[in-house]
Amino acid sequence: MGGDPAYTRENAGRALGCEAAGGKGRSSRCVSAVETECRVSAEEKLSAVEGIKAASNFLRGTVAAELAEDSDQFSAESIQVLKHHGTYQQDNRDDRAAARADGKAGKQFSMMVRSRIPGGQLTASQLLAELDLCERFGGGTLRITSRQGLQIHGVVKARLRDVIAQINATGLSTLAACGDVNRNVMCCPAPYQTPVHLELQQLAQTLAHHFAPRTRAYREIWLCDAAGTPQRRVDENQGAGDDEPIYGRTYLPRKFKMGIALPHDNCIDVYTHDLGLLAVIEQDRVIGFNVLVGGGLGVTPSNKKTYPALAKRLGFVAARDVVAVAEAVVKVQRDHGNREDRKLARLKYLVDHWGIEAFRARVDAYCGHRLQPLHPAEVHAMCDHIGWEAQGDGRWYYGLNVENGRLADTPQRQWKSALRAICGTLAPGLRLTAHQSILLTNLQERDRPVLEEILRRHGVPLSEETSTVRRWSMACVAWPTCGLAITESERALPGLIDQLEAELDRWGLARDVFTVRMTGCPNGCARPYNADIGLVGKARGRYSVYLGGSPQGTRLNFLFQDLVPLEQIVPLLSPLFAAFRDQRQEGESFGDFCHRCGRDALCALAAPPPPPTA
Ligand code: SRM
Ligand code: SF4
Repeated sequence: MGGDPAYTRENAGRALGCEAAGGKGRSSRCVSAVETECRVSAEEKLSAVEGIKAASNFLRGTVAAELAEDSDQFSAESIQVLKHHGTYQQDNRDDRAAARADGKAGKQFSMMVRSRIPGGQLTASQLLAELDLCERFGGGTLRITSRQGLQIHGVVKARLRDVIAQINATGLSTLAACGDVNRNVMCCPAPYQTPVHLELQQLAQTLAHHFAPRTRAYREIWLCDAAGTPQRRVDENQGAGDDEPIYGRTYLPRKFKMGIALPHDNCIDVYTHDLGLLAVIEQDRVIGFNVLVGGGLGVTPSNKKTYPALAKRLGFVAARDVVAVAEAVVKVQRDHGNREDRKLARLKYLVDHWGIEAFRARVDAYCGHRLQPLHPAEVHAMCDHIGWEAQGDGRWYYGLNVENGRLADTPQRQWKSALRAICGTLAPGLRLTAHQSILLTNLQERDRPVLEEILRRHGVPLSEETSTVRRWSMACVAWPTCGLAITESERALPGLIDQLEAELDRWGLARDVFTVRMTGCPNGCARPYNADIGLVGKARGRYSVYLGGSPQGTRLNFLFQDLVPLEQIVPLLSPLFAAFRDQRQEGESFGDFCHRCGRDALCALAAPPPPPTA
């Protein structure tokens, strides 16, 4: 049972029919989840979530029964199961405070529904459907996420089935958008019509399909009528059966993330993924990938064993073998990842615990052949794909910077209406970026004035009119919907960027490219730990300021100052901008400069001048 304190690896093994725990054994070398469950000491306690997954019968649990109940919330077990279906139970924390102020107790629950969109590739009709759904059943806004997905917040339980069913009816899915499985596969979204870009986008779809859970539970719960007849279009992988050949019945120890990047364009932050695939290109063809493992940014300050990590370089795989190697990496994590302590369950801890050589040996064994030595290809640039760009087939795309990914209609800016008008008039293709923005693709030269007129009419700033610092900034959702938020983020960053714009202008740095990323807690959802400037919510209204990352995403930053009040962040940085302007070396970004100087020198620069001596 979920949360049962008596749930151990021993009885997990028994439930799975394993010899060491009283079941039937197998003679082959240990590569299955079942066998590994049995090898581990019976005394070890699995986390409560492991019990919930095991008892859920392939992610069914009691979700269907609870959906039929006249209650506004799910049980604790179902909340965990539902994550694998792409939905989180939340409450609006602004409303909580307002209710308390009115002397009322309790929370008003609603669901966040996340769509998994491999490579960020969707159609105009899919976006329009999500916009309709957020208005009819959600809080009225749609959120582009930092992993090229879409989120609708504020869906009440009674409407959850409608929303998930209708998302599926458009051909999108929420299955595995969250939970202990492979999440949305990220890939450079640029719609260049080159063999390389087309091949990488195709690989994102292949990986997403290959690692999608096979359970029939998703189809039964959301897409079928009472007689079990599908009422909606069903992806052929959803509901293929209850055998989970890749995951096993307890799925992975923790969330798992994959991303595909190019050496000259690391727009998806490949080093922050559990499994990163860096394309190796020769003569305009992808010959294979450098495989990177063990990236992950979440950190829990109270647990000193946790830390953000960039992925380590594992080896090279030829393009034809990449899915097999990805599967081997996932299975190594499945069988050897930490299932006792969820804080230490991401792949990065396993890679660091074993060391990269031992990890590689294990992947080789699971794969049945050896990874080749790394190719020298390495990330050396990144592009945010914002503005007008030729696609290479006579058509154009326009990268529209969406501030923090929030598509809302306000009196000043009507993002949703503008996108509705663009989709209705120009029927573009769409791609979501890893910077929470959107690319409008397949446009003709003649569409340009039409598009720009629509944006202006709706008060939406053209990308060319957006400052460099705003364009390269990103914030996570945080308040009011994220239950883990300590500080504001999405609602705080725009004001901070206003101040930064003025300050950078003052120092003549307005055109310099560097990343500013804010999160409302240390979990790292806007990837702050490899940004030039990372701002991480630490206590109410106060942020840890990190400096020294790189725009290419290849270096972790360092803690510069802790617990800085929001209003003091720009004054703190101002002397550093002045020093950067005067002392920077050729080609150095602000992050490079901070990295070269180091924390002590920067502290000396930032310190107020000593008081005059008498
Ligand atoms: Fe995240 C948990 C939002 C990308 C690391 N993340 C959450 C939850 C679900 C809070 C919760 O567990 O209750 C947030 C929901 C807030 C809300 O109201 O919507 C949340 N994460 C997001 C999104 C929407 C941020 C955004 O503003 O775009 C991103 C959704 C991406 C998607 O479409 O799948 C999002 N989260 C990330 C990233 C960035 C990335 O993957 O590129 C990270 C850092 C990379 C990583 O995974 O290490 C990230 N989220 C976390 C963590 C820390 C995980 C860890 O290893 O410790 C948590 C907390 C957890 O899992 O326990 C978390
Ligand atoms: Fe919530 Fe923290 Fe993620 Fe921001 S970083 S969305 S506050 S979990």
